[in-house]
Amino acid sequence: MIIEKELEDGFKYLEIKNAHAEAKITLQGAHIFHFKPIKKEPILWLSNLAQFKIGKAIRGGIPICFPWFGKHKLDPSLAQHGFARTSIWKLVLSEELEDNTTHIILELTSNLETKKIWNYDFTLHLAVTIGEKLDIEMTITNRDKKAFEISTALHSYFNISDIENILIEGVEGCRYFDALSKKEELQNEKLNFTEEVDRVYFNISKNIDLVDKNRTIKLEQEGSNSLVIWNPWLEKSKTMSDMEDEGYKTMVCLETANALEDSQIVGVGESHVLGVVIG
Ligand code: TA6
Repeated sequence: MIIEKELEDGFKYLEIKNAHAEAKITLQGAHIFHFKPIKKEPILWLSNLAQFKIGKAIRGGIPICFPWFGKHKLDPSLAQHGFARTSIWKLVLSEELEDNTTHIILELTSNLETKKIWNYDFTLHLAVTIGEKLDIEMTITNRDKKAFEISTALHSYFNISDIENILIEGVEGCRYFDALSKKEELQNEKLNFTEEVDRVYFNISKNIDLVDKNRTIKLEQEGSNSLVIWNPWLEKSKTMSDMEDEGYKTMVCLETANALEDSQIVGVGESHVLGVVIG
């Protein structure tokens, strides 16, 4: 079942329910803000103070960072993480498949507004399959007459029992850039959390496990060389109006990405695919 819903101020989203799971996706940002397999805890985290407002990014779920991740390289006045997460996307396909999964495709094409910020012609397609697992594939196509450079992320917020209970497996041996100390470091062991973490890991393996007390969430990544790992901890949470002070305890971001040195050049007529299967 796919239902088109609207909040009071005209904020539109899709609610999907099938034999495997339920999910919610907004048209602004193609933002998946809920995914829950049947009889299981939600996999994605959503802030209790998340705001659903036109032009504002939602705190939680899976914001899409495009055409740049983080701050713009040259112009810090431009929106952090680009404009895809606050642009209105178009629903181009929704179908229920024979295996009872639901397939949705959303599209964002360059327009006068996006070209004022980033002067290139492009198409983004976000293909989402909602089943026992959540399968996401973003295809970025260059429709311009010149190549462009992008950095991207599926900035996924995961729902966890407690930040001090979890362990990230699959990052051992990876080099990372620490956005807090601005230094490069080597991750020798599996990652656990005792303080704020904001890092970009490079040459990351395809499979990452988020090991929690009573379950393991698995990420199977495609087209991604970096993984961003973020938890704001207490002090930073206090500075965010859309996050409760203690909100950091039940979330962690593991972001399938091509960030910093992994930025991609997409040639004329070429496509770049970034994807993740979560379950
Ligand atoms: O992905 C980590 C990060 O870039 C952090 O530095 C932190 O600021 C976070 O994203 C959230 O960014 P936002 O613009 O959504 O507040």
